[in-house]
Amino acid sequence: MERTFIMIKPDGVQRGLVGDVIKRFEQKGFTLAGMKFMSVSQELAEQHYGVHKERPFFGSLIEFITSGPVVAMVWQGDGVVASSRLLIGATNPLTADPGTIRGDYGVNVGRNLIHGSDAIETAQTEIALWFGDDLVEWMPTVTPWIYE
Ligand code: IDP
Ligand code: MG
Repeated sequence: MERTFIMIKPDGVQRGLVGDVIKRFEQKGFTLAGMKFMSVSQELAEQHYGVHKERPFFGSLIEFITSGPVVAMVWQGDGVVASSRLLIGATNPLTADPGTIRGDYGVNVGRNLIHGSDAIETAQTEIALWFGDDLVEWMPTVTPWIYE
């Protein structure tokens, strides 16, 4: 089944939004496959955001992601990669739709609360980087009530 990497960034943790974010993914019907509350090293941050290395905001992005603990998660379900991006909303919270996580809670692009993998391949790379094989294989008993 499809999986994606989701991270509640330091601003989401500091603002007490961890429960709300997890609740949205749970209520949608996705399944948690891994979760850890952790500090992010400089090296991990730079690897995770390597694609943005040449962007002007790279330095402040790395400083931000390493500034406090994050909640790293793997969520699983049909179409979870693209669907998570819809739940999360546009990169800039000011233009993210109301009802999305960024649209409901954010104002600033440098404080946009949450990361979600942008494609299936990226998700696989990010899950390997953050979790390796340390994932939980399980099937919620409610599954037949979510999938026909
Ligand atoms: P995404 O998180 O929606 O996939 P990306 O374009 O991949 O957005 O950018 C990664 C992260 O870099 C964003 O979530 C945001 O935290 C930060 N970022 C992107 N663009 C800007 C910007 O113009 N200024 C400051 N930070 C930015
Ligand atoms: Mg991205």
